[in-house]
Amino acid sequence: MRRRAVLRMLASSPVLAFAEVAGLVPVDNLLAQSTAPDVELALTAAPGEIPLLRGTPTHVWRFTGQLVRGATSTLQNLESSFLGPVIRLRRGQRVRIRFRNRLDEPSIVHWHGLDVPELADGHPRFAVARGAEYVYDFEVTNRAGAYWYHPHPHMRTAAQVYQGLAGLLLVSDSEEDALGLPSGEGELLCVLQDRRFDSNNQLVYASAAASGGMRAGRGRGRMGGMAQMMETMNGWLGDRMLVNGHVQPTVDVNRRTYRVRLLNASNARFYKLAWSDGSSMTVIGGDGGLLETARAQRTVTLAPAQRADVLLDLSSHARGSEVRLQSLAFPAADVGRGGMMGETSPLPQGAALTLMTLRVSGTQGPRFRLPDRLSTHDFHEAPRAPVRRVPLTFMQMNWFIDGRVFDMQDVADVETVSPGSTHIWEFVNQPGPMGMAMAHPLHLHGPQFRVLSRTGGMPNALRDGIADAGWTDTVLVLPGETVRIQVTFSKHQGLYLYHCHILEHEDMGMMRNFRIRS
Ligand SMILES: [Cu+2]
Repeated sequence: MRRRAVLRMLASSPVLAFAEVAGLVPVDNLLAQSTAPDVELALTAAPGEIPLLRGTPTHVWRFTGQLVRGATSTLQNLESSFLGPVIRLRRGQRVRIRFRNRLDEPSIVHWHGLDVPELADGHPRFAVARGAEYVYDFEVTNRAGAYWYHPHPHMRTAAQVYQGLAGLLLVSDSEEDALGLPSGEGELLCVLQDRRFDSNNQLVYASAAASGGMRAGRGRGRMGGMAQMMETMNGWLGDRMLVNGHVQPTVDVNRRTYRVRLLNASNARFYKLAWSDGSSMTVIGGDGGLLETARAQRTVTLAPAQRADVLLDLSSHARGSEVRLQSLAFPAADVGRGGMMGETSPLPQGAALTLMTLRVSGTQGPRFRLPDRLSTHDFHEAPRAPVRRVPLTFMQMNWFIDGRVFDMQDVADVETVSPGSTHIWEFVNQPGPMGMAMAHPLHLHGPQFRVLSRTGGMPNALRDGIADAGWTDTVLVLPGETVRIQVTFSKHQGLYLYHCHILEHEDMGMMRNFRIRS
C-alpha cells in the first residue's frame, strides 16, 4: 500500500478518531511511522500580554508558532502583535500542525477556507482541554489565496477570537507565481478587527461576564444584563479599529504598486472599504484566491471572515501624501438587528471609520502591470443540481438556520450529501415577525463555492461592494435577500459545519452540521 493511502486510512478510522479525542493513543507517532510531512509546526494558544495602548499592557490570548520542519519562510511573526504567526504554505504540501492548548478552557483550531479531512477541520467536538494537544494532518489542495485560522470550540469561538486568537494562512501556487504579483515589501497584509477597552487598557467583552470565561477581573463590561444580551444578539462591536493587532496604524510606503491582502477578522463588524483619495479598489481576488479578471470597484464590502485581494498603485502619488483605508458610512439598518432595543454599542454598524494610514515616501518602487487574465477557474454551472431552500430566521430571541439551531451531533436528512456531489443551496434571509432581520455571512466548511444569484431585499449601501465574482467560502446574505450558491462538497467524508460568521450568532447556535457520506 502506498504511504499516502496508509495515512488516509488512519485518518478516517473512527476508532482512531475516538482514541485521539480521548487522548489514548499518540496519534502523531502512528502517523509519523507511515509518512513524513513537508511542513511541521507547533501552534500554542496561551495567555499573554501586549503593549497595545499607552500605559498598562493588554492581557490577550495568542497563538505562537514554532517551525519543526520546512522552509523558514513558513512562519512569519507580525511585530508586537497578538495575532498568530502568518502561516505560508504551498499547494500540494503535506502539513502537520501540533496544536497545544495552554488556555484554561477547551479549544480547537479551524483552518478557515481549507478543504481538509474531517479530523483536521477543527469541529468543536474535537476540542481539547488545557495541557492537551491535537495533531492535524492534511494536504494543501486549495488554490493560492488568503485563508485564516481561528478557534472553533463550542459556544466560545467569539470570546476566544476576541481575546486575540486568529492568524492568516496564505497559500501560494504556480499559477499565482506566474503573475509576478507584488511581494515582500510590496505585499501589505491587513487583518481588520475592532475591540473595546476599559480605562485600564483591558479588552471588554460582554458575554465574558455572563459565562465567566475570561479570567477574573479582566475585561468585564459594566452594562446591564439586558443591554449585553441585545449586543450579543446583534454581534459584539468594538469602538477602536485595529489592523494586524495595532490600533489605527500609520505605515510608511513607497511609490509603487502594493498587493493589499485584507481579512475581516472582526467578530461582527461589517466594512465598506474605500481609499480616502478615491483610488479604485482594484480587486484581484477574494476568499478562494484570484479572480479570472480584475475588477475596479469604488468600495469593497467585507463581512466577518471574508477576504479581499486588492492592488493599490501609489507610483504617481506625491511624496508625503497620505492615503487612508476607510470604511465609509452606511445606514446601520443595512446590517439590521435582531432585538427591539435601540443601539447600545458605542460605535454602531455603519459608522465612518479610518482603519489605517499609508504615508507615501519619496522612494520609487516597481509598478505592476495588470494582465488581462489573472487565473483560470474550473467552474461550470450545474442547472440540474438539487436545490435546497435554507431560511435564515429570527425567532424566540435566537437565530435559526432552516428552523434549527446547533446540536453537536445532529444532522438532518437535508444536511446529508454524498462525497463530491454538487448542490444548490438557496439562503433566504426572512425578516422576523417585527420585520427584524440581520445580514448574515454564511460560511461552509470544506471546498470553496460559487454565488449563482442574489435577489430581493431593499436597497442596501453594502450591495455595491459585493462582487460575487470568484470562489468563496463565506457569502453575505443581506436582510430580505435570497442568495443561491452552487457547492461541490468535499471528497472527504465526515461531519462538517456551516454557520453564520458573526461569531456571537455562531455561538448562540446559528450553526449546523452537514454530513458527507457515500
Ligand atoms: Cu448571523
